[in-house]
Amino acid sequence: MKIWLDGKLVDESEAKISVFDHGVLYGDGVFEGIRFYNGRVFRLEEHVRRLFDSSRAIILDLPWTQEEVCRFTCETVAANGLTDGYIRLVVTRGAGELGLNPYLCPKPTMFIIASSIKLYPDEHYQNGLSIITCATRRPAPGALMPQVKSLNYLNNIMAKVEAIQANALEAVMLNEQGYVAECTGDNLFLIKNGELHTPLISDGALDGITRGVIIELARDLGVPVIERSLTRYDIFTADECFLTGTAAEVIPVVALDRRVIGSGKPGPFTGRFLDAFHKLALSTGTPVS
Ligand code: PXG
Repeated sequence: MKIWLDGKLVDESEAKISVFDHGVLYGDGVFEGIRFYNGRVFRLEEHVRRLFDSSRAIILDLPWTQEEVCRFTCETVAANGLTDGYIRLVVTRGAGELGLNPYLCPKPTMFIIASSIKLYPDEHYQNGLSIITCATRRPAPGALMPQVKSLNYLNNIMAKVEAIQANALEAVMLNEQGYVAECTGDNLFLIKNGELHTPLISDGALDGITRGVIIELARDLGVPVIERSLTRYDIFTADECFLTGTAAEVIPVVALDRRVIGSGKPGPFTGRFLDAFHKLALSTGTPVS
């Protein structure tokens, strides 16, 4: 496997970063997870724009343009001869002194991995997920800005551990006020009376690229979109629930905390969104070469 690292495509065995890199020492950095389908990168420019926004928010100046980062990403996919898979794009503060001061790190480190991805098992797309509410909260915006896709994922990892220990694959994370923010690596949507509901970004959700695509598709499908504060009550009383993310795409949820949602089976709206998403993902995107 070829990895793009600081301007060069190198063999996987040579793709190494310093133990003094602040990405490793402090989780000081940002990342993106991107999919490619049929040799085309899905929503590449949007992912790279979010990466630059995340970097800007943590005062990490990138010495490349967004167009260059798009090009490096495509080159990495092409160099590995892949047509379908997953890209992990990571930028760290770079190597520096011990100590928090980011200004003592002269140069950011960037690497790009293009590989395959392990999705949820197919049965969950057919039958839906049973998820839980976890005790781990989304950090308040004044603690760790939730829109920044940073290398600080311990919060989500602890939430994921709670899910796994409860025999579930995902967990709903609430914010400090008790409103639904999102799941550990997915955004959450509900269908109620033919309308699509999803938490506000300001309630602590990541501004997911897949979330944005679903909102666009809802407009095409004539489904009203309502972004508002949601509680567990709204999930328990919804007609349908589904999650979205680059890895999961669109996946139905049929139970929360062992309480059945709607009919207890993936619903018709979820099916329409899933089909529309697949159609779009397979027919659009930036060609890798
Ligand atoms: N919330 C969180 C906290 C995420 O990390 C999403 C929502 C969905 O956003 P997108 O833009 O993907 O629709 C994410 C995305 C991984 C992995 O390797 C994580 C994500 C995406 C892809 C892979 O764990 N997180």
